[in-house]
Amino acid sequence: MAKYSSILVAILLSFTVVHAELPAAAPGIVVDSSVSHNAAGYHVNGHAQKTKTGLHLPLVLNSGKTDLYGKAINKLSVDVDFETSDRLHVRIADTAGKQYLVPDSPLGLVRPKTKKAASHPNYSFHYTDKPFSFKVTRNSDKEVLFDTTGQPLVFEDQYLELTTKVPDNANLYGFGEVTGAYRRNNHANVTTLWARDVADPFYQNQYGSHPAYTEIRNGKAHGNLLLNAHGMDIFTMTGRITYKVIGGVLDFYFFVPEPATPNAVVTSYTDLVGKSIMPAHWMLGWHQCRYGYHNISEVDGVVESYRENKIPLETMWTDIDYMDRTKDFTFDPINFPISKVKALTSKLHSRQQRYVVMIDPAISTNTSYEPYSRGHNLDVFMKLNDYKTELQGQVWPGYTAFPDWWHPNVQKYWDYEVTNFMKSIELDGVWIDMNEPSSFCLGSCGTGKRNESPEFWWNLPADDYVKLHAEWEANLNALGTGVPGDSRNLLYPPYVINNGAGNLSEKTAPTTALHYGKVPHYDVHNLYGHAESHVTNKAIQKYRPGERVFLLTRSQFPGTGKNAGHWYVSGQTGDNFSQWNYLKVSIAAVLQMQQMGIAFSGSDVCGFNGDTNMQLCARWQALGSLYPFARNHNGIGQVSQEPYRWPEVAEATRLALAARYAMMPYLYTLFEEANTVGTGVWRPLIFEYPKDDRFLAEDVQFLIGDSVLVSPIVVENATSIHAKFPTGVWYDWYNGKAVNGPTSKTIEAPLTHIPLHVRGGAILPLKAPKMTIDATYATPYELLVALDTSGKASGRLYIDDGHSIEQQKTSDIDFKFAKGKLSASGKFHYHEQTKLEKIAVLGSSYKSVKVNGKSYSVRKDSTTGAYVAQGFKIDLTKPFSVEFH
Ligand code: MIG
Repeated sequence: MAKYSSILVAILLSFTVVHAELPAAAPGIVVDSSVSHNAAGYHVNGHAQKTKTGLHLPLVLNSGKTDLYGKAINKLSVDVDFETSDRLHVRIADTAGKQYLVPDSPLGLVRPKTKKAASHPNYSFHYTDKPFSFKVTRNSDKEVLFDTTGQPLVFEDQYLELTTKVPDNANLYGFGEVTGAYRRNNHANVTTLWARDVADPFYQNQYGSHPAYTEIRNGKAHGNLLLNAHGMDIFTMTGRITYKVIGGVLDFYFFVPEPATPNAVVTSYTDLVGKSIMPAHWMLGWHQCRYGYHNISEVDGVVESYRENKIPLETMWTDIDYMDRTKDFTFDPINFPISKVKALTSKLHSRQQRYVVMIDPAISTNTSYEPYSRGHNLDVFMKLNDYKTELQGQVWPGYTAFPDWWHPNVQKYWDYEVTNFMKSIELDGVWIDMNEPSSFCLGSCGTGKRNESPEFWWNLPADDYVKLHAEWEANLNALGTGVPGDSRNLLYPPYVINNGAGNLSEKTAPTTALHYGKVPHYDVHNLYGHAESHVTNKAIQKYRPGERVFLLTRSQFPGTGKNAGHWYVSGQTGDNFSQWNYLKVSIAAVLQMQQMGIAFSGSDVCGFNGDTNMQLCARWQALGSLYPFARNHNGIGQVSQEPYRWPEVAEATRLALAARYAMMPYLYTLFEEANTVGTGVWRPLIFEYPKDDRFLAEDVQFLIGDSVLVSPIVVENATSIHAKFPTGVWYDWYNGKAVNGPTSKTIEAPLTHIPLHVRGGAILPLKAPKMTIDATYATPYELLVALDTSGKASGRLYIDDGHSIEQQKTSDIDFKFAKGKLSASGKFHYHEQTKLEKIAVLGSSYKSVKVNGKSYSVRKDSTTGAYVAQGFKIDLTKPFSVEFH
């Protein structure tokens, strides 16, 4: 029990205790909201050269400039590539090519190789020579989207600064991962990006880094990405956005689609960084986890309790608790003996359920621990700045080494460890945590003490910790502030970003540690979790070749969505709190991830830190049942919060999961769209209705796809919500009552009820909800036809085998309803066994329906209010039409 309570204290203290920090470097400032007007800037030196893909501009530093926070770089190259009609690439880089560039490989971040400039771009690029500045405009309306005119350009080895003007009230969305409001307006705010293990503070840097935004201006949208992985502060001040970055190059991508819709910006963005993964059917079922299940019988008991309480459970999880002294790839011989774990997995599989556990990146350096010796022999661990000594940090198992995801042997290493481990218990998926990477000591610690169990710092008396920290700091300083052959001060960079942990090396690997090729951690810190997810994804594919991978990562970067889902979103997920405000911001967090191409995301349902309570958990289960990734997760030492712990919560869960499972074909089709088109599974209302200003700051109500409006309760003791409705007719999912938008209306929402409305004009493909996803998929298809005011509707259904990466045969069916006639056309290649056996229509009354020349009567369902036709079996492997009368 001591172990558990100490970890609980860790979680509570890690963000409240004030402790010694490395001192800020002398000229540093913590938050500088001003632009550097004393910067000299650059001018075009000679002629602009037309290239095959656009334009090349040589720049030279203006005279009269003094270094600000690093060494000014004299010669720059601006390369402007008109990559596609909706994507412009502007790279401002040092001509010498010494600055760090986010690599194409091995991270799966594939930069497109443009061969020829787009012939009909939607945008124009403008520049001035002296001083150099540039603008990006949209051709259709001449709107200036990005404009550095009159703003300083600073390009130093450890400091880049660039400012664009934006309208005073620019509506900005993005700059994740951040906990807070969805709209990231000009609140004199700073977004700091430096991956950090911290329990979801509002508006501070945390696990992931996405230097990208979408702006909505007068109903039109465009987007921007700064593809740079260094630590940075992004200031969103009235009238401008200022980037202050501590390395690399200014690698900007502009997304200017036509029509200029927000969804099209997400498509354009994910065309570059990669589309969200395609989940297997089962991954969309309900997941249960907690930190602090004491033993395998307790885990088994949870599985059984779900069954007894008739609540669907698709996937059971175990946190680090299963490990032998928290070492990866091991099992606690007393509490989680491998034979019993294996027995549980077998039982789960026999019931069409699954099992997922956590693997941390840090590897115990204990001398008898084989995964360490194998890694050591392959030389795959991060090094100190001598490029010889392994970096030794401290994580759960004590002293640890950190795999270097850039090392050429690392894939081989990880493949072996991960696949053997998964095989040993027939594991279905992996959750990777602590990959910012998180470390509990500063720098390298515990030299010569590999088998000892160091105390966690939060358990030490404050005075002892201060002393210990000073020791760590002295040892780190003694190694020097940089790495050989590199003049940068990596330990104390002159410009100090607003890292909530203080010095960049606090609670993570030191910035002077080296990766393969002598790349300092300073340059790749924000890519560590992304890289791990890439390597882990490939390893899992070797375990079950051809099967879609279940992988959740905590830290992420642009493009991680194609490797992994994400459960930690801003303020919502990961280490959120069992508090009402965290329930609320979980929505913004999920929406933010959708926009960044990580559709499979969701937060810890009912809250992680602190005790939840019946009412909060009931509301959270209802909302969380609809998260793209839906999992109840709890911290160690907190009151149990599985939904069956309270009758009301159980009921709220059954009702909301019934809606989710019924909508499974619709949800799966949305995931296919996220995987091909890039659009979010959850969408902010403003993304679908960009001209409706009521939705600019809306981040409680949202849409699932474009057809289901969710109006959740996120306020304590509230039993109704004053909901806004977009234009058109909206039908209550439960009773079919119509609301005519645009309007606002108070919707009653008793404790176990989450308001859902279906858009008039939509056709939703449905199934009958069962206890597992497989059982749900085995039921016949149904269509819910929700008519718009002109009596029309349309919808789409995507079908494949639901688990293979490569699909031989898929179906892509378009449903249309008009004048009483429902028709299905499209591609019908998948040998779908289940039939369409029910059609429900909302918005018009009918008496009968003709299917294949035969008439069936239509009845009004007194609960749902729909006109329901049944009794037939329509084959979904070919086009068909039916007529309602
Ligand atoms: O801080 O593995 O965010 O979900 O339960 C503790 C234990 C480390 C942090 C994750 C949390 C997980 C916990 N981990």
